[in-house]
Formats: sequence, C-alpha cells, structure tokens
Amino acid sequence: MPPHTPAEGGEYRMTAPPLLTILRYPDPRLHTVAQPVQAVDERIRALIERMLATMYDANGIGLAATQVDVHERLVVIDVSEERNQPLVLINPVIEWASPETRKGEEGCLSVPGIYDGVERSIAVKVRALDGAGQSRVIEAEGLLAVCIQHEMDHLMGKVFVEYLSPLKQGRIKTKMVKAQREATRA
Ligand code: K1U
Ligand code: ZN
Repeated sequence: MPPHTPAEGGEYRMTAPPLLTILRYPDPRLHTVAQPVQAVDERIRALIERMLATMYDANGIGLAATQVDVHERLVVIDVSEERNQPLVLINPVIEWASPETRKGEEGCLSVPGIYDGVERSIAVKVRALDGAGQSRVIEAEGLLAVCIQHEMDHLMGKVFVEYLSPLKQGRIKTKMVKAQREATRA
C-alpha cells in the first residue's frame, strides 16, 4: 500500500508512480507564473499522484506544480504527522487572510538546507477545486496556513528566499550554484 491515501476522488494505486524532478533555486523556471488548470481530467489526476509521491519521497509538507516545471495552478499538501492526509488545491484563491501575522521558520524543497523566518498571516480561507473537481473552502491556521501561502507564492513564481534581505539572497544563490556545480562534477 502506498504511504498515503488516494487523491480525493481517486483509487489506490498499487505501484508507486514515477517521481518528478524538483527544480532547484535559482532555476529561472521557478519564477514562471502558473496558468489556471482548464479541466480536472485524467492528465491532472496522474500529475497529482506523481506530485504526492514526489512530496512524500522528499519528506516535504507541500509541493507546487511550478516546482516540477508544470506551470498550472495546482498544489499538494500534507501537514499530518502520519503523512496520510493529502490535500489537493487546484486553482486556489485566497478569499481571506488574517491581518494578524507571525514570523515563522520556513524551508523549501527547491532550496534544500536553507531555513529562515518569513512573516505570514496566521490564518487563511482558501477556495479551490479538489482532486475530484469539486469546489471546496478550506479554513486553515498554523502550519497548514503557512504552507498554503508558501505554495501559492510558488504558483506566482515567488520563492520564499525572496522575502529575505538582498545580502542573504545573494549568499543563498552562491551556495546553491556551488552545490549544484559540485553535484554535477561528482
Ligand atoms: O514548497 C515546498 O518546497 C515544500 C516546503 C513547504 C513548507 C515548509 C515549511 C514552511 C512552509 C512551507 C517543505 O516541505 S520544506 C521541507 C521541510 O523540511 C519542512 C517540513 C516541515 C516544516 C518545516 C520544513
Ligand atoms: Zn517551496
């Protein structure tokens, strides 16, 4: 049995879907603005399964389609301890964000090894289609609210490090480029 329940409306898959490659910062494709999903069809359902498998394999709590070089408004999230409560957001729209904000530590699968504080609304209300194409409203707070805002930034072509000072951004870019150069040399 795969380590997660099926995407809403789907069926259990007995073989793991192939994993997707996660783009690494500062790849310019991470700055692409995603377009709305036109239809929740078989292609999108297969993409959801592959994104969930990729997110679980990387021990992430979220993944935006932008990060796997698909520029459509789709994110997957699972903030549960048991890693068995996948959430699929298609064409998400933030309907309300709390004026109260909090600075919390964030990481990103596209910027491995870098963690820093970002100021976010502490609660959000989001409207989105689920994996079955049904319209849902999600009221989120805590880590889920932070993760939704982080993933929706990805869909707008924004990576969390862009909230940091130019000095920090420069250092992170240098570190990432160096790490990639060393990885390709090995
Ligand atoms: O979008 C992504 O790259 C996934 C990212 C989501 C995220 C983590 C923390 C705060 C906001 C958004 C990750 O899953 S980073 C992976 C990670 O190691 C992590 C997991 C839980 C909490 C903090 C970091
Ligand atoms: Zn990220």
